[in-house]
Amino acid sequence: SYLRHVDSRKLMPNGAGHIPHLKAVILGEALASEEDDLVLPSKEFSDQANVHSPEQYMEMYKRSIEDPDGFWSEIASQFYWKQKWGEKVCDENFDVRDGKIKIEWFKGGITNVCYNCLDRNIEAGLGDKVALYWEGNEPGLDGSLTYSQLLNQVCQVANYLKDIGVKKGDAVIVYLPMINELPITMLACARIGAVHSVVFAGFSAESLAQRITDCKPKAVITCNAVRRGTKPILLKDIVDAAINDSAKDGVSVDVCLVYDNPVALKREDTKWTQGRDIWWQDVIPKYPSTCPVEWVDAEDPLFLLYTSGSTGKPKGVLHTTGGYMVYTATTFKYAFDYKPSDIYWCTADCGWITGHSYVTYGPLLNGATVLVYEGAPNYPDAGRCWDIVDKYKVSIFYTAPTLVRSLMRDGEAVRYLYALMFTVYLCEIDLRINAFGFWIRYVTRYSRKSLRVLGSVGEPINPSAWRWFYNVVGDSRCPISDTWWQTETGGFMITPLPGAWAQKPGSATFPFFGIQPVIVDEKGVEIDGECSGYLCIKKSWPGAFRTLYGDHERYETTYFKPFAGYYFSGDGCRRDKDGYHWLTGRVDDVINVSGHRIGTAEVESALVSHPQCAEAAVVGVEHEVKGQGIYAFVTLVDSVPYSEDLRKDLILTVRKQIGAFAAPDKIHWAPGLPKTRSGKIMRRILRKIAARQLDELGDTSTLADPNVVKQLIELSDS
Ligand code: 6R9
Repeated sequence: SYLRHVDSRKLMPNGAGHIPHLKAVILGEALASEEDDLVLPSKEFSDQANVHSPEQYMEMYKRSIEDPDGFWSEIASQFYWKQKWGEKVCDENFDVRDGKIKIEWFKGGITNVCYNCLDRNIEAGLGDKVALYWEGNEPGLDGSLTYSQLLNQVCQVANYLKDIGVKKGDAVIVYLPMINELPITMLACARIGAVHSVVFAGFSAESLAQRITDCKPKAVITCNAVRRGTKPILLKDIVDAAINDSAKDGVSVDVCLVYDNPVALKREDTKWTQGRDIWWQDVIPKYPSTCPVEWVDAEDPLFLLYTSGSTGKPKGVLHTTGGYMVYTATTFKYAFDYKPSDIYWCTADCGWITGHSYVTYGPLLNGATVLVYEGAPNYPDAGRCWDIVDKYKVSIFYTAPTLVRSLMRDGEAVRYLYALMFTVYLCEIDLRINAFGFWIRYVTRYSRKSLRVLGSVGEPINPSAWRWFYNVVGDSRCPISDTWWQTETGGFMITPLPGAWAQKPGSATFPFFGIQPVIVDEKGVEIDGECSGYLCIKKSWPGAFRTLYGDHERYETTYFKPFAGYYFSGDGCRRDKDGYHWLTGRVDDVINVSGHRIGTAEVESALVSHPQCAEAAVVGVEHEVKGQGIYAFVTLVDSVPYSEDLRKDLILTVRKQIGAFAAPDKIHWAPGLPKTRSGKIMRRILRKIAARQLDELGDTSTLADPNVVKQLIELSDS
């Protein structure tokens, strides 16, 4: 049915250039009818693109749906397989009504992802090509590794891990900032068949402990400290606290490998546990720089990555080897129109799925040059990203809407200031002020000529941010790949192919090869044509996750039971008259703050762990920069008075238990919460109160105590 949508749309003639009126769009200002504005790639871009026309996309897409085995096995054959897969390319049961959910791709195939990222590319002559550029937080601090150098370092770490007893299938927790050692460690694990579980180094000790307890790692790999912006973060202290915590649950960590980062903290100031802790620099260089590969089955696990769901406990999303390898490599190549001469920069941290699939595996599998940036994107000022783009001649820049919006806001502030200064200049008061004005034009003071393709991920990108990204950052010549996907999907699902499609600002456009998105109604019935509903996927794809670690039942319940026969994404989606997809955000109790997924239940359970908090209900609320902010309704235990100190303490509790990125933006004191007679909190009402849409509260008659709502509104501004 999807093919019909695409066929029926009136395809714009390719290479017609930009729609003239778009050129007239003033910075960031929304147009009257967002949906009908098409932005076409230039003829020059399309002519050189990997997929250069809608017709070519259609042909490839059709084949991927009608003959998935042929389509994917042809692509998979470009990789190295010690032994080819068995009879079936894909073996799946995607329908809970037919029994246990099972997804297998290339089963029986024997390969290794690290070998395919490094050794295979070196054999193909890329040994001296830069694999990783590293740019430190402090301008001027940088480094690079060629493919051969990277392989040597990966082998040293792999040999060390083997030496301390890490074997195929063992878990290793990685809690590192964005330094080259992070992808190096991931690849070293992959080389020996160990399962890495990277934990974003912004997570608190308690969150880290929870993950250690769940996957019982053979080792934890970290760094003593890191500087992001001006702030030093003492990672080793957090790891110490986490290891102590998980010891209370009976899970002990025998080895903690610590990378010494002297820029952030001196060795002698780092707290140390003799016998357990060991400095990276003291041991790793001693190991041989070659290491035989552990050949694994395509369905052997590659990594575990914990993500938030709508209930309290984070879910260990498990990805396996063969399908993930083929899928991340292919999506990277097409969605970014990758060419061997590209310099690629993705601003995501390897602690999230984007850093797994599109900092590490996807690009390296393609033999790409990847930039790893340690610092904050606005340090020392909001021009840092474009400074880095110019320094390394970055051609593909992939980031999140929240960063686009915050840089846009800084840029806008500068526009006003600049206008003011221009007035001053006209008055001939001080010419130097005008020169200063030029300096603070964060984007335009840099050339950005090397940019070719832009990318967005993590949350829906609003059309005005899209236009700013396109017109200002990309000088109206770089297509934007707005890639919709998830930790669970492993790789891009709905994404523009930059040379093929006319784009609509804010729409993720069309499905990637092999992906069949469907929109279903509440009953799980597919809706055709122009419609809105729940976004589901029919049939598996190579990069799909295979289970939730240790809880296959939760995997089925969360993703395959809500709409039998489909994978349920948890997102809402609208399809317009031309078949373009518009993601509308999560429909479950997950909030997306600056592109980070946070379960409302996780924040609630952190809040109620505070001795003075009796009950909490958390909802998402629109936020100018972060996309969504966290809004918490809190009921205190009897007779405890509201106070500013308590408010701060509650926020601190969440920071400590989850991480700073999950801190509530607002605490709303609630003498009571709106509940149905059966005791269920009516979040619909809370969302309206949080958004100050008080005339849209809807039916409150089913509430056990309708007075509660009145009280909450009265306390709104306290
Ligand atoms: C890759 C990643 C997944 C959730 C997903 C959706 C949102 C991601 C998006 C997008 C609209 C996009 N999301 N990309 N929404 N347009 N281009 O972010 O994975 O951390 O698991 O988050 O993010 O709501 O369901 P993850």
